Amino acid sequence: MLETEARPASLASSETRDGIAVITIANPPVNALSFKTSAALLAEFEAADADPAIKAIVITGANGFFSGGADINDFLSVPEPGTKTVRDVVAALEKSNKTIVAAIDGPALGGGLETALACDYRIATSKSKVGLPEILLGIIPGAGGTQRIPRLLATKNPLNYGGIQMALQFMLQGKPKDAIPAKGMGILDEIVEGDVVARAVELAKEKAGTKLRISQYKILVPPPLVALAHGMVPPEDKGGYAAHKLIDAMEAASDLEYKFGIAREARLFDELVRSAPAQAAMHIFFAERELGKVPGISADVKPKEIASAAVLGAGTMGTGIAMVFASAGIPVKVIDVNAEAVERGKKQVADTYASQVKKGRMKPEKAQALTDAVTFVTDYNDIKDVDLVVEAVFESMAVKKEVFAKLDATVKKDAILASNTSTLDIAEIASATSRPDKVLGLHFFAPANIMQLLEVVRAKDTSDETVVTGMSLAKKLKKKGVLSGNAFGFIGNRMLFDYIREATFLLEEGATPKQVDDAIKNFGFPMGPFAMSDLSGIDVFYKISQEAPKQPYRSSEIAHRLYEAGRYGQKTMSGFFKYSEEDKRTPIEDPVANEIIAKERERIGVKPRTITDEEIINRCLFALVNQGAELLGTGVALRPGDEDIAWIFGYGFPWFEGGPMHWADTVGVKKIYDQILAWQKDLGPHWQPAPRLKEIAEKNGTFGFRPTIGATN
Ligand code: T1G
Repeated sequence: MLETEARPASLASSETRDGIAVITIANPPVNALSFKTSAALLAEFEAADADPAIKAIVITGANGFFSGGADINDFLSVPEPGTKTVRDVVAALEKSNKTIVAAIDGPALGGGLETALACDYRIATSKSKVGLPEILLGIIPGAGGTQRIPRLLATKNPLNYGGIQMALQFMLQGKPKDAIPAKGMGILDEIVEGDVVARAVELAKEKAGTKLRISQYKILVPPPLVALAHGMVPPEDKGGYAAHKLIDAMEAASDLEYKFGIAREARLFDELVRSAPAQAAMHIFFAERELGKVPGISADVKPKEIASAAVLGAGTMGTGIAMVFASAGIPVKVIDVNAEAVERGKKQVADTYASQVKKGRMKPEKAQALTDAVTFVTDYNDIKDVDLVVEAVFESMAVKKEVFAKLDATVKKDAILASNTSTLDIAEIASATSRPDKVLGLHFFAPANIMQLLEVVRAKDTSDETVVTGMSLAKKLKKKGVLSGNAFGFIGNRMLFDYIREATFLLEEGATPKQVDDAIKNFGFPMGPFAMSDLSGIDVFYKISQEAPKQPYRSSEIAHRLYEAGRYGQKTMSGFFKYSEEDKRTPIEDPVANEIIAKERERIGVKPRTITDEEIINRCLFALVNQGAELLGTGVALRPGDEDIAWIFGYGFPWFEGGPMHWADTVGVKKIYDQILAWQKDLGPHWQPAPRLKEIAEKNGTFGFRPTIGATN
C-alpha cells in the first residue's frame, strides 16, 4: 500500500513511496544549489537517512532540471561560518549507509553532478545532460568532482588509461555530455524513457542495502599523462590558472586517499574562487545572461517568428551569414545578381562543410542537409516571401539605400529588413523604405559562421517588436547578441577606432608595429592591432576613415601612407607587416613598413623615443575604456557588461581579464581617469575623458555590474 507524506513546498522537499524517500530539489529556474538550497537538501536527506522506515533514498530535481550546480552568486560573497554548502550535502551522502539513486531529468551540472556522483546509481532521461563546467567559470569542481570523476571513468574505461584521459577532457573542456554518450562513458547507469523518478524508486527497492562508493575506487593517473596535460593547457597567466590546478587536483585522486584528495581539491578551489580570472569568468557568465534584457521594452512584446530568411550578397560575408542561418535550422536563400559571385558562394559553402567532414567534426549527411538549406538565387522575386532579409553588399550608403528600396518593394510587407553594415547609419538606410520600424542592423563579424558576436543595432524608428525579434534571433543563431544604438561604428568598432588611433600614435612616437602587437599579445589578445588591421584590410580602414565623422583633433596618417603605397595588408602580402607565400597569415616584421613609418615621423617632425610595453597597453586599453564609458554615457551601449561581451567575443579581448570595462575596475577607474587627464596635457586634445568616466572616477566607483569580492593575483 502506497504511503505518501508531503511536506510544504520549499527549496527541497521529500515524500515517501513504499519505504523509499524521494527528495526533490526545487529552486527555480535551474535548481541552483545555493547555500539555502543546500541546507534544505541536507536537512531532508539527514531526516530520511536517520529514519529506520526508509530503506533507500532517491534524489531528483523539479521543473525539468536536476541542478545547474552551486549558486554562482554565492561565490561573490564570503559565507557566514557554519553555512551549509554542496560540499556538506556530498559529505552526508558519502557517509550514509543507505542506497541512494540520482533520478536525473534535464541538466545535472557542477555541484548538481557532484551530488549525483556521491549517489550509488545515476539514471537519467534521454534529454538530460551531465557536465562539470566549473573550468568555464575559472574554478574547478569543488564538491568531490575532481576525485570521483577520474575514479569512476578510469574504473569503467580502464584500457590504456582511456578513462583518465576522458576525465581530463571532461573537466578541462567543461562541455556537458548528452545522456547517451554519458551512459557510454559510465557516468550514467541507465537511460529512462518516461517517469525517471518511478524507475528510480523501483531501482532503489531492488538495490536497497548495496553501496557503490566511487570514493573508494583505486586508480592510477600516470605522471607522463599529468605532464602531457600540463603541457596542453595555456600558461597560468594566459587563462590556464584553473586548468593547471584542476590537473593538480586530479593527480590527488591517484596519489591520495579520498579524504586527503578532497581536502586538496577544497584548498585549490578556495584559492581559485577568489582569483581574478574566476571573478572575470563569473562576470562574463552573468553579463551574457543580461544581454537579452532590454530596459524599457515590456515583456509583453514578443519576437516575430523567423522561419525563413534571405541574405543579399553572395560575398564571403553574405555566404558566411547564410551558413549561420542554416546551422540554426532556418532555410536561407542567398540572392546575388552577379552569377560569378553566386558560383563563388556555392563553392564557399561546399568547401566549408567538406572541410568540417574531413576534420571529423561533421557527419556527411549533416553537411549535405546544411548545404541543401542554403540555396542561391538571382531574382528578387525568389525571396519575396521570406520573414527576414540580411543585406551584406558593398559598404556604400548609396548602394545600401538602392537595394533597401528594392527589397521594400519586393519582399512581403511584414518582413524584417536588416543591414550587416559595420559603420553606416541604419536610420539613413531605413529612410529608403516604407517600413523603417522593421529595419535594424544585424552586424556579424568575419568569419560570420565562426565569430560569436552579433551587434543588433536599433535605429530611431526601429520598433520594440523588431528589436526583440533581433535579440531572440541572435540567441537562436547561437550568437552573443549585443544591442547597440545607431551611432558611427556602433559599440565594437567605435571602441576599436580609439584603440587603433592610440596604437598608431605610438608608432609615430617611436614604437614599431611588432613591438605594439607583441605587447598586446602578451596581455592576452590572440593578435595585435596591426596584424588585425592587415587581416581586415588597410584599404577597408582607409575607406571607413573617409566616411567617419570628422574629429576635432589630428589623427595619424601612417595607415594613409601604407594605403598610398598599395600595402593593404594580407590581401597584398604587405601592410604593417609582410607575409610569405608559404604562410599568408603570419605577420613578419617588415623594414619597408618601418621605413614608411620613419618617413612619416620626419614629415610630421616627431623625434622617436623609447616606449615601454606598459605604456602601449595603457594607451591602447585606456582609450578602449574611455570610449566604452562614452558609449554608456550616450546610451549607445546599455551596460558595461555588454561592451565586455562585445570585445571578448568580437575582438579577442582576453576572457581572463573579463573584458575592457571589468578590467578597468581591476585597474581602478580613478587611476585611468587621472592618467587620461595627464595625457590630455602631454599628448593632446584627443585624450578627452568621457563624462561617464569622470563621474565614476570622482566617486571612486567602478563600472561593475555585480559586486566582486577582493580578487587575488
Ligand atoms: N548559479 C546561479 N544562477 C544560475 C546558475 C548557477 N549555477 N545557472 C543558471 N543561473 C541563472 C542564470 O543567471 C539565469 O538568471 C537563469 O538561471 C537561467 O539561466 C561546487 C563550484 C543551467 C544550462 O556552470 O550553464 O557547481 O538571467 O539563461 O539557457 O563544484 O544556465 O534569468 O536572472 O542560462 O536554460 C557550475 C551554469 C556552478 C552551470 C541553463 N554550474 N548554468 O541554461 O538558462 S559552479 C554551471 C548554465 C559549481 C561545484 C561548483 C545554464 C543552464 P536570469 P540561463 P538556460
